[in-house]
Amino acid sequence: ELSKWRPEVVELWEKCSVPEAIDKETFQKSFIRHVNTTLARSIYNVDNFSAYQATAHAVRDRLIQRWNETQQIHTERDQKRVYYLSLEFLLGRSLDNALLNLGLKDAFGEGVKELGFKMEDILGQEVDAALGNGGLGRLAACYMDSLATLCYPAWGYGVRYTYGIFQQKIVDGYQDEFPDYWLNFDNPWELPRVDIVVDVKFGGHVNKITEGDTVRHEWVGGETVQAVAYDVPIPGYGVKNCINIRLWSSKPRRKFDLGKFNAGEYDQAVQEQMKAEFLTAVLYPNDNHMVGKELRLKQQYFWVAASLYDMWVEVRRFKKSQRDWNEFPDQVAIQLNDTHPTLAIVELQRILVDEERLGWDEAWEIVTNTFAFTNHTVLPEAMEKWPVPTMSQLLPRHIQIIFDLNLFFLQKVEKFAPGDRDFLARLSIIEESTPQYVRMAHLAIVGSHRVNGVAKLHSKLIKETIFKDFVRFYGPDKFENKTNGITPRRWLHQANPKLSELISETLGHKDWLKDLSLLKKLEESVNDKEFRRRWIAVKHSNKVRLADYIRDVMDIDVNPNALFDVQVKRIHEYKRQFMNILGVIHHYNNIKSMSPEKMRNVVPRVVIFGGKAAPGYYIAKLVIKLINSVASVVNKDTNIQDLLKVIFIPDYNVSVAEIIVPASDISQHISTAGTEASGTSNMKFVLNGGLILGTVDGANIEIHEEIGDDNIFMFGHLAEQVEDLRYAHRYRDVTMDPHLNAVIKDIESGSFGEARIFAPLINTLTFGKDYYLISDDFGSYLDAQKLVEEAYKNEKDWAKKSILCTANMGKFSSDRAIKEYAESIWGTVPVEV
Ligand code: GPQ
Repeated sequence: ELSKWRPEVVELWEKCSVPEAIDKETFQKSFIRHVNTTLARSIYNVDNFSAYQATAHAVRDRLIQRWNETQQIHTERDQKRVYYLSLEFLLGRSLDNALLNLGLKDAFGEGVKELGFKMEDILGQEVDAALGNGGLGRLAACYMDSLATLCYPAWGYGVRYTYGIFQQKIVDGYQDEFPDYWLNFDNPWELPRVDIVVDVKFGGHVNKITEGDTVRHEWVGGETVQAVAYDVPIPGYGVKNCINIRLWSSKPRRKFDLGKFNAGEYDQAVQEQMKAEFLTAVLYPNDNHMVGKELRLKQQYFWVAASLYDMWVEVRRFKKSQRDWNEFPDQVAIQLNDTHPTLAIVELQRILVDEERLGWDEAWEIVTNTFAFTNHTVLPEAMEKWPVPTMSQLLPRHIQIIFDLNLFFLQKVEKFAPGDRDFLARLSIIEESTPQYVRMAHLAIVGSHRVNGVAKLHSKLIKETIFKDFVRFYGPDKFENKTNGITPRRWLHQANPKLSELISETLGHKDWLKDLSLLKKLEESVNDKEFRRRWIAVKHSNKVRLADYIRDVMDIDVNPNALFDVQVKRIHEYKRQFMNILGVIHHYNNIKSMSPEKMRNVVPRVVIFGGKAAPGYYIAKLVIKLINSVASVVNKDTNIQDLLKVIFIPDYNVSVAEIIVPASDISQHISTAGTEASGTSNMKFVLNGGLILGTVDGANIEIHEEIGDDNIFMFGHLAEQVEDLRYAHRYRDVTMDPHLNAVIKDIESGSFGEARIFAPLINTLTFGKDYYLISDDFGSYLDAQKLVEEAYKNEKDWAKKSILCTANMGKFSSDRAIKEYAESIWGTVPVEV
């Protein structure tokens, strides 16, 4: 009998499977086996990159085991699952993270050393998985780490872009973009699932079929693209759980319509097929900005349709066990990361009504109980809306459903506020312009049972501004706050191993990595001189590491004893890198005017910038040019000694952030009040003992609450003042801050290269009515910078502040955030392997 289930066969399988416990020797065997077989190399031609691949494959083997076991147990237990739908997962590198989470770092480090390699060199070979733009995508990655670590039965769904966020090069001070072809070599961190293929349809038309007194709709015709699954295992820290991110890649259908092409048009037939692959080729490089490209809408539907179908396979399983459809929301919670996956709401309604033949209302009840929606911005230019004609072409049945949903919704609104046409128009899912538009945020709110913002202020603002009318209609309880968080595993333990070690030694445990509130106990050591000395030494060595990096990539020497003043994030007007560089010019001119005597009181400073501008964002790109122009003047000015250096680090990404974050003394989070929904890098810097200089915005406010007045530098106008200030700029004569005016005059005089280059940028302050209120905040910004400088002169007090920062960051762990989501939105419980 050839059965796999005979006991002796099962036993054989178990005996031959990869051993769970892995020590140094087992690793080394596995490493060499992968060098010899997977890579077809030998001791004679194994370089650092091959060593990286072999190590990665040895780790991958273990990940797959855990992945399998986790999926099996989660299926058996049949608990409610969470699906996190995100168009972006900004994972960065995986090897170091996996080694640390699996507890293999030491054994593998020893192992490779004996084989003639340095773990550090091996880790440096990996390219980032950069399938995201910035904060939103990195948040999704941190959340996956916490979901795995806390053992929730959860999956992420995303898109496997062939090209991640572009690579940035600086040429003559300007940003140039280069394609990020990250899959050039094999990617050991994904499992291709060639057997998991979903057909996704576009176009065609809808047939209305009347059967007795019921009407149903059938979506037919159109073109089909195939979605192929690639699974990315995400290991939890210190647990066996390993969850999954399923990324979809588009492929042409294997069989194409032979009749369509005659023999002479073979090359055209191939081209048609290639078009299908193009669907998931590129990540759109915009952050906090909507660009209405049709291909982007296609990506969204493609991903959402494949993901829902895939969940469906699971659901069908429980349908067989005679469960009622109404139980669907007890089995499945779907979190929408921004409005990008909003079509999932419509797709589920379509499946339930058209395919499962449920009644409209019954279906809608299921849909709304399944979905919850996270909003990440209040900026008007970021709000997603799609032209109705485009959607009708691509998704003829979905547009009908949207109009029906809107009709029923507005009927309720009309009952709530009879005769109030304006209220109706403001709430409508359809914007009544020419052409009409579908407002995705409105659709997401109407189709979800919970809506959340990402920091206290932001959640308050969405209720008072963009979603005000919805709060009136639904009542306030539908709207919640879930303050963002970051994973302490990557952002402290991995990025800052020396600080992690010092903390663990001081606390006498590593439990803080799973319960970040335990850091609080570090407060007790703040007056311990020896502890402070070690704390300072760690910061210093991280600054040396960054200085080395800057020398390597830019060939510039910076002094690690200087104050490291950092602003790294996407380049955006609302984030005000422009204000920062204007402040640098002010500071530079100030130093230049000093006597040598006075110069001795100036704290040497290295001002570090980093970040990408969207390729079509002209003003943001000019800000990069200005920073580099100022840098080239300042850095070679010998008159100011070594008191100021300006550095623009090219190609800022997750792995570069891991070097920068631990090295900062002060970092800047200086958005116009009310514009930065949360910010998450602010949390990373403070967790690593870096102080922050910030406006009263986003999560800065809650960080301030936690760490106290003495350990943060806050400045600037408040969110509630912004409207009046803008009004004043628009309709009154507002005189520019005198210091700012002097700086602008300096740029216009050509001190930093041809002045005309920067005219459009300067015009944002004048003709542009200073929409981001740089003039209004400039004075208090300079004052705050002065306070930073004075405080930094006192090394002992600064060290105390730094320690207290880290000690009080417990709240900002993504574990806390995920528990809040699980408890108040998803209703899911952990299932530990
Ligand atoms: N965020 Cl809408 C992005 O990174 N990209 C976007 O397109 C939108 C928001 C950010 C937001 O600007 C930050 O304040 C948040 O901390 C972050 O999302 C995560 O919530």
